[in-house]
Amino acid sequence: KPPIDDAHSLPRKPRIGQKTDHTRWRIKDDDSNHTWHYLEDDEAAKEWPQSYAEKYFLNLPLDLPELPRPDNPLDAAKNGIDFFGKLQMPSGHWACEYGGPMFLLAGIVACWYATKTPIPSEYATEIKNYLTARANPDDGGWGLHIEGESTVFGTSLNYMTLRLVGVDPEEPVMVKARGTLHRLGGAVNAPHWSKFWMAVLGVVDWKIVNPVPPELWLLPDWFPIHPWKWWIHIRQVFLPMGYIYSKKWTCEETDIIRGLKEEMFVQPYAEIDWAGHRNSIHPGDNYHPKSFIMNCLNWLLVNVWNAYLRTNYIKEKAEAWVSQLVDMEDANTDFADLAPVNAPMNTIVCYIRDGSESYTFKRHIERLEEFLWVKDEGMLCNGTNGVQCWDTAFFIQAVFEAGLQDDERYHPMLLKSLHYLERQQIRENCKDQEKCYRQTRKGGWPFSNRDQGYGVSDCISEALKAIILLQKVGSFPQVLEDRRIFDAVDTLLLYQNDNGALSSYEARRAGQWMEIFNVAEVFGNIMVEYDYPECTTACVTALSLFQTHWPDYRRDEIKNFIKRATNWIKTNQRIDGSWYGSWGICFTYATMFALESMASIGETYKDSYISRRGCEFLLSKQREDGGWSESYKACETMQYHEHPMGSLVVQTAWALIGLMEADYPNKEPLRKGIKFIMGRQQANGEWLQEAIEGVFNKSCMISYPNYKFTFTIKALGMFARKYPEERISL
Ligand code: LAN
Repeated sequence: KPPIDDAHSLPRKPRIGQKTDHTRWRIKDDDSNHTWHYLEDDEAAKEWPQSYAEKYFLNLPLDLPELPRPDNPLDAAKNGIDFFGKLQMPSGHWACEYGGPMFLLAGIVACWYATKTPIPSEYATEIKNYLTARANPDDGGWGLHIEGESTVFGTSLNYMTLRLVGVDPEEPVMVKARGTLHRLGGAVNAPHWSKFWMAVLGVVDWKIVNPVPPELWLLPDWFPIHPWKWWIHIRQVFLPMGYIYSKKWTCEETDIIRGLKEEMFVQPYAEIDWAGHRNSIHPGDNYHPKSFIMNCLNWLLVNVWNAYLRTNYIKEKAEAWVSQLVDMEDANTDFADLAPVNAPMNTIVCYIRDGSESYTFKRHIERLEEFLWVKDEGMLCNGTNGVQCWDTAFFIQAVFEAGLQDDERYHPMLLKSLHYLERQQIRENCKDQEKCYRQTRKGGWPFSNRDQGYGVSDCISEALKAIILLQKVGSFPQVLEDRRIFDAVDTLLLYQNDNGALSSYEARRAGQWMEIFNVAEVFGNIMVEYDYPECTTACVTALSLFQTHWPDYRRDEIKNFIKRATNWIKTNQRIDGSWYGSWGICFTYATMFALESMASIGETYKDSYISRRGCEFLLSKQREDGGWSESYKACETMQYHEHPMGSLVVQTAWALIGLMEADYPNKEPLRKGIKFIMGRQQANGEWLQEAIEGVFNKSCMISYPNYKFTFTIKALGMFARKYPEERISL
């Protein structure tokens, strides 16, 4: 029987073992809502054998035979497809770990703890294993993301997480992490979001948390800083945060929380001047220092507004409206929510408001499971509820690039993925979309799956391309009638900004000046939507492909859209010929997309100055061994940086795709790059994980493990189609 923690009637402290039996973990794939399950029972485990995908994610032996050694790129691509095809999930998509950020798991665990949700022992064990494996080897702390240096943000949140799942404060991992936390000045130096979670748990006083006034939502819509104009991720986080802040809600105190109060600070707890530390932050955490105006505003909010002016009437009105907007977000996503930051916060709102027995709270708790992922290192929290539509669309396109779509071997796999994407198209707009400030979404595709239900400009584009290829170029049945393709196009056309560029979830609603009100400290460029070359180019290539098959549908609008978008892409090129990427690392990623979009309007190396400069940029970064090697440092510094690991397969594939899209005429550099990719392929067709591939908000890295399959296969396939006779022996 698990021990009972004093202040709670529920069994709180899970047993923590050394490790769980990895052969007992399974993923339930409920049309791509995935949850991991630990099968204690031998019979159950036998009846539900582990799939290749599960074994692969857990790094268990797959016992696959060696494939015939390829002597040309097409055979290498086929070996890659054979391997990756085995990882297709039952519902037809590809899944994977989507880790990297080190501030997400804490929100989920804090939410479980604050709401007295029991934490299963196997979760506790694997969370401990993951965080132990990912503690920085030199100082035992954690950073903003897995490759980052220790910060107060990462260290305070993950220290707390370990304690909440039941790890003893005297364990070596805790002692070392605590040393680092103290060296960085203790938890008073944490950034806003960490202070928020500590306040919810009662580890700090709410006075240390900078204001999150829900009253902002009562401002009239025309008001320049009204939150409806913010980037969706910020507005959906500040929404529930505002509710909880307004209530100053704190969970029941327990021994563990009393312990944290002793352990996380360098000062004696009773002497801490909470209000005085509202703006304390360690320099290493302060990526975006708060503006002077924001600091003044915070001062006024605390000392004037909250102290004298905020009446109960306003408070209640603001809470009621925010609570309604939280409900609308929950209804629009069936409680899946946008991402793992707002999901645990919405859960707490429902817990405070509706109680522990309510449907809203219980449904949230169920859906939080979908953010968790298990791998050989342990249990982590993914950046979203998955990568389903995005990676599936890229893989389909890669098979087409290789011209292998009609190969019988791949037909069932592709058909399944077509049906999958068909089911994931968003079919309805949000109810009362204007009221909850949502953009039209009907016909779009999300990054993850339909339940999450947020269309993204480039996710719509990539899925649309994959479907057009399957239905129009390949010999697959038409499962989406034309009307549904038109719905996607109609929605996509609404995303363009006034300057021709495209953003991510919505068209831009306010200017960059809104960063004056960025209070998160750890991220840059989060307050509004920006123009992204990747998103812009994806829409251009999708609409170009669409027009070749339906030349008459909204012809002039689409032509105009493409013209304005490509003009913007041209102006966004940097002096060295590159484009700066915001979602992948970094110049190589964006330059690949940009060259592809230039090619889609007929501008390639031989006749376009833009395309030629892009190619020259890429060529200037090719290394001796034929590969490319850009590091995440490039995203932070906005300068090209090489990765200390040397050439990397994903970077190499991106650069080669860019060059081949631009129809770069000289075979040799391409051949060298292809040889490098083939040289890194394993005998069973796979490639091994190398450096992290993705990024967001300039400072936070995130893994895209499937890129090492989708883009390598695409590059090999493109080369094979360009030079069908070419042999490359290793
Ligand atoms: C993602 C993942 C996918 C990504 C692409 C489709 C690749 C991109 O081209 C557009 C933006 C998008 C959809 C995107 C936006 C921000 C996300 C959702 C993430 C990087 C994954 C995690 C991140 C989210 C913001 C994490 C939570 C953190 C907060 C600051 C709220």
